[in-house]
Amino acid sequence: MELKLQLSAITREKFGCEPACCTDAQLYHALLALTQQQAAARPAPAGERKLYYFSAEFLMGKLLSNNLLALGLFEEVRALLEGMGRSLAALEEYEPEPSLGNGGLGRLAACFLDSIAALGLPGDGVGLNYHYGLFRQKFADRKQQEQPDPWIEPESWLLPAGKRYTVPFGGFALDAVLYDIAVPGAHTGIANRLHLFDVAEPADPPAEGIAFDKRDIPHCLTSFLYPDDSDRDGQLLRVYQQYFMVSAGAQMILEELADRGFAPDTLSDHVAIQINDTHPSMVIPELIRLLTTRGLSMEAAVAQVEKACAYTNHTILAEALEKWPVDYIETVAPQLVPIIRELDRLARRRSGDPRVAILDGEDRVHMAHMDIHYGHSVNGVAALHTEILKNSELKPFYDLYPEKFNNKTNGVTFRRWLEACDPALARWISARIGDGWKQDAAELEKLLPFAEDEASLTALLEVKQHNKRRLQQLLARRQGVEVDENSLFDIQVKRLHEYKRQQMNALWVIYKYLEIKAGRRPARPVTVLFGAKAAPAYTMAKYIIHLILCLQALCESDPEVRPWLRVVMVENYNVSWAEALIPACDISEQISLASKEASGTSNMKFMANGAVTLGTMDGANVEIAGLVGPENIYTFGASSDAVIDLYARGAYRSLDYYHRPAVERLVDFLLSPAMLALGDPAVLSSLWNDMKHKDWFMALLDVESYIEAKERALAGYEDRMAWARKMLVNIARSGYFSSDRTIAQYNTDIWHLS
Ligand code: 26V
Repeated sequence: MELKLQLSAITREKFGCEPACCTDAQLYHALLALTQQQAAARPAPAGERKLYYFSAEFLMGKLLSNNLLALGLFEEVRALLEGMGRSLAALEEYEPEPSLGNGGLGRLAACFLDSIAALGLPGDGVGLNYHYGLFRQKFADRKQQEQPDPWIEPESWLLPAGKRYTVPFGGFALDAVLYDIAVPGAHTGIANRLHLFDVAEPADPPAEGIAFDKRDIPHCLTSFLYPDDSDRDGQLLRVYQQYFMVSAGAQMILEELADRGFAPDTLSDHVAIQINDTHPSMVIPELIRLLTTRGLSMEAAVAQVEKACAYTNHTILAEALEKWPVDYIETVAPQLVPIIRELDRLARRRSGDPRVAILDGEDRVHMAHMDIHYGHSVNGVAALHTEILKNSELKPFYDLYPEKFNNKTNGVTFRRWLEACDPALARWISARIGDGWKQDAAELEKLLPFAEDEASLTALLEVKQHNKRRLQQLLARRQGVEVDENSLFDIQVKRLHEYKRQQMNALWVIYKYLEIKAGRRPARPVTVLFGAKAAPAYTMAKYIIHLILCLQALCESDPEVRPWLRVVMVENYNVSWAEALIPACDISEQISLASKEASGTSNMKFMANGAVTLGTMDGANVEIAGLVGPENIYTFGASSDAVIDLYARGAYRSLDYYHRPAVERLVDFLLSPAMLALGDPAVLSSLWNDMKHKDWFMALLDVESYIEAKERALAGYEDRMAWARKMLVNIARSGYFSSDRTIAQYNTDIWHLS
């Protein structure tokens, strides 16, 4: 049936009227129903082996445009709506955005599902159906407040799958009810699924804030992603969540295996499991347990699981490497304890090195160690990160199992992160090299000859200007702030973490503020945009948000500074904000302390949208620099080798750097009368004190070279044609960072799905 007729059949049935008479909200729901029907009609891809991608986070973003694109309906729907004087963007305002993720790790999982389906591979996601997400961020008194972020509505992408599994906890059992979100593949005609498990009787949202009864497992298990784990109850709840996810997921896998007509002892011939960081690691002992109850010997079960499972490491930060006390597992899933002890015993037979044991001297389970021994692949997420894993963080494991280690540099889906979020740029590209890049992002290289074409460069600058205007309007509408579309847009959006060094960017703002006050104005106004959530219990991160919001107020209230320097922190940064910010960006801030950012993925999105990177040689920035060449990126700062050496020798003294005159005045500005008038003195003094005496992530080490590099970037921006050429080279070379390439490599090297 013609699309138009389908839509009107739906609106007549649902609302008793033709599409033209529907409200935007009604039209949104009609398109949701239409898209869902089409996705449901698609078959799952065929294949001998099926992938299950286990992840605590899936940061899917809004799905209407994305799914219309995947179903090949985007253009038709856009034209249909335009004919009615309506827009897809206006309709999408009615779509709630699930906040089922924290940052890059969760968004990567979403990009991967998109690419797995687009490559026609059989692969489903497995996770949890958190009702109130991570949290919704609000600013009050220039501080972050957390609120529940409900997103589940009576009609949504989430559909009951009609399946449930019983998860056996210590002392009680809980049903895991399955919900599915369809994942249609672009250009393929198939659809995979994201499986989200839920409790049967979920709790209502907390009356105020995000605090709730952490002991009420049966109702609150799926309330929030990463509930506060500063006490034992919170930590236990995390383990309950993890076991619930993997036990239900493992039962589902074995059921599907049986439905396909295969015996349990052939698991690894038919199933591949990717463990996304360590949150799903208990899938290993759980599957071993379930296989032994189905008749396999321990030895056979271990062999099957080891051949099926593979582990991805996403960080070298010690505090993020999970180690759970055996006592917690004894409480949550006592049936796993003998299995984990046996796995530890077998691991000790493989190596006598205590550093690679699963259980340590304090009877804690090192989740990553279990993954490495009992998975067949360990991968890092960018070339530098994988080298650091092999040569330092996981060296004893690399010595033991060199064949297991491999790199899979992250990628992002260009369908969402270019085609859908930057239609003006997509048109500019297609007008020059055709549409082939939409199926194969490597074809973007065909843009390179246009680097010498002035008309194309001018048109590219116009695309950027258009996107800046779009963002300007959104900021006015959503946040009531006015920004100057002719200013340079400098953007840092990512989780708030000291290693990512938003505080160093704040020091630059102070530098520029003082310059302007001293009469040295920049060549053109600069707008510094931030977006970041701080983990609720991460005090220093919250302090840095306070610093940024104070600087925002400071610049705003000073008539001498305001025309030249604005700071804007967007409230509740999420995927939708990213889709508006990234296309509008001139300078992409990727300024982590070298060695600490495993990869980064916004760096790739910015690059593809024609922003120029200002960054350290960290994570995938190293690969970006290699692809675009030194004239098309601004790099600065200590190398990862130098940083690793400083940590190893315990040789960094922030005070030495603080005492440099150019640095001291920036840090001391935190306690200036102007700042103390705006901010909380206790918070500002804590920050000042930390920077001066601790500065664990070495912002003061790099701040001078950062300021110097940023000045070079600002000067470079003034040669508009030369800058447009840099933009073009960045876009043309970004194809390597398509998640289609990443997934093809996972498939060839790890999954072998077809
Ligand atoms: C650890 C923990 C520990 C307890 C509190 C909650 C929590 C949440 C997440 C994690 C794991 C963090 C790992 C992570 O997000 N890594 C990011 O992964 C991206 C995708 O590979 C990568 O681009 C980023 O550089 C990396 O920071």
